[in-house]
Amino acid sequence: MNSIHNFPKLLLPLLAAVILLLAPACQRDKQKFNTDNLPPIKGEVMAKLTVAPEVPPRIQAKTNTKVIVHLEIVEQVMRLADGVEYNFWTFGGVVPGKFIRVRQGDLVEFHLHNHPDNMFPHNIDLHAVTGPGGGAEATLIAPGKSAQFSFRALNEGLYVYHCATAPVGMHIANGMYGLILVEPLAGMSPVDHEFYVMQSEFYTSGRFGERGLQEFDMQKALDENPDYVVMNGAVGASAGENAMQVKVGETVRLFLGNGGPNLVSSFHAIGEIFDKVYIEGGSMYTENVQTTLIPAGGSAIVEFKCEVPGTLHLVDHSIFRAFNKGAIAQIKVIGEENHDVFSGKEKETVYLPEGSAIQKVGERKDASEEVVSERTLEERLEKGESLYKQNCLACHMDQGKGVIGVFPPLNNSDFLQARDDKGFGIIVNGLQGEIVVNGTSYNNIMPAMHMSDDNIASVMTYIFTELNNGGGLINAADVRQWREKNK
Ligand code: HEC
Ligand SMILES: [Cu+2]
Repeated sequence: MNSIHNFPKLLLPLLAAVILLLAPACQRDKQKFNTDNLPPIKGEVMAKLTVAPEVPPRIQAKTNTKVIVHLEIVEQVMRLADGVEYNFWTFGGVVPGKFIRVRQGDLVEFHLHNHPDNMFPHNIDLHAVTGPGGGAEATLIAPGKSAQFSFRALNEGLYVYHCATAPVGMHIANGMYGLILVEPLAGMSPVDHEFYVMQSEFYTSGRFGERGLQEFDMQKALDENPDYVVMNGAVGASAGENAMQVKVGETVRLFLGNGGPNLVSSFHAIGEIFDKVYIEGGSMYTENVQTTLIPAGGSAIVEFKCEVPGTLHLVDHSIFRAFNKGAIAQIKVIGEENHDVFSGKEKETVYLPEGSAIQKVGERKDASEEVVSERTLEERLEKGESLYKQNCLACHMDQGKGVIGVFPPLNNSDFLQARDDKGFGIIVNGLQGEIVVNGTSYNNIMPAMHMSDDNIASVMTYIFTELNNGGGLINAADVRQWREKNK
């Protein structure tokens, strides 16, 4: 007999009650305000707003205060990627907009300013507001005007704010969003670092990486097909030299937002597990999470401890967005290795399964290849294009445009044109170390490609002829000769 059936009937409801009492352990102590009897407001402070990835300091006041916020809307051309500019519409001159931090119960006196040099009317809808349009109607202003309204921060949580002027999608797509944190009354637990990271998309007239000033493309926005998906407003804004920095053993809290306007983010940190995730920026948390969803116009708070050194990549795990559209931010963790937690590569050995004919690594020799003497230009171009798509396109992109700073262009490449091996050496041996192509430097690794002489001849004929490198038929014999000389 099942033991629960032996349980005295009376005890069962008691047990249920205990479980119910234990359940809110995964929730902060919540305080709901009685709006007929709100806590008193004492004094006033000028809000300190910060630029991502910085977060304003923790709130020290013991009582609720009046928090005065001044936010200026500025339309200005800024960098979207290296060599790519965009006319951003901003809250505070930056994308994402400046971070605002208040506390539950505070009275927020909000001043919105539309800079006189701007072209368009704007407003603000703060998701932290209880009231019509989140403040949008109260703040709609033309360039050269200011608007003021006040609201009581009734609910704790991490909230998105954005412009809500028609066409709303376009104002958001141009960069008009940011985050406002309403800290719980009791404050948040202390951590060593707090950072602000916000994802969003850009829809540009040119494709990803296409140089020059890019215009907003309404059709791509309607199709929800962005050219850029970025963290903190631009490709690499919080990566590389601008990466966030922490030390081994330190705790980190990320205030994450998604400005959209269209996509949902599958937020993930490569090389870290979130110890806690405050789901959708609310009061409830869950633990031990790999990837958390952040809706468009939504948020999340994640916390973790950095146990080992290295670089954490913060990505949208819809992974083409990360590696091909810009959605990467980085946290550099500096300090001593801990080999009990992570060993690093312990060894690398040759892997040769026994008894298989696998010794010939790479492409199988095409039986026809031995006899095919040579091909015509047309044949090489046709074969070359398909070989390019199979073997090169993933990195060097459509039409050999490349990815600025990551994969060099093969289209009209001064670097390729200046080599006397026609690029054979690069395909056969791979390439690494710093190179400069058309004025941009690259320091990355291209793997060796294992292609037959015939196929190298075709793909290079295609690259020289169709991708504007001077043209000309390359024969398999040319590749063979080069191999002989460079044995
Ligand atoms: C896995 C990604 C990857 C693939 C696939 C790849 N490359 Fe590369 N390629 C690179 C990288 C990265 C560099 C720059 C290396 C450096 O920084 O030193 C490069 C450099 C080059 C260069 C010299 C730089 C320039 O722009 O002229 C040539 C030529 C080139 N690749 C040709 C090819 C061809 C042809 C193929 C297909 C057969 C190919 N690559 C496939 C990543 C790749
Ligand atoms: Cu606007």
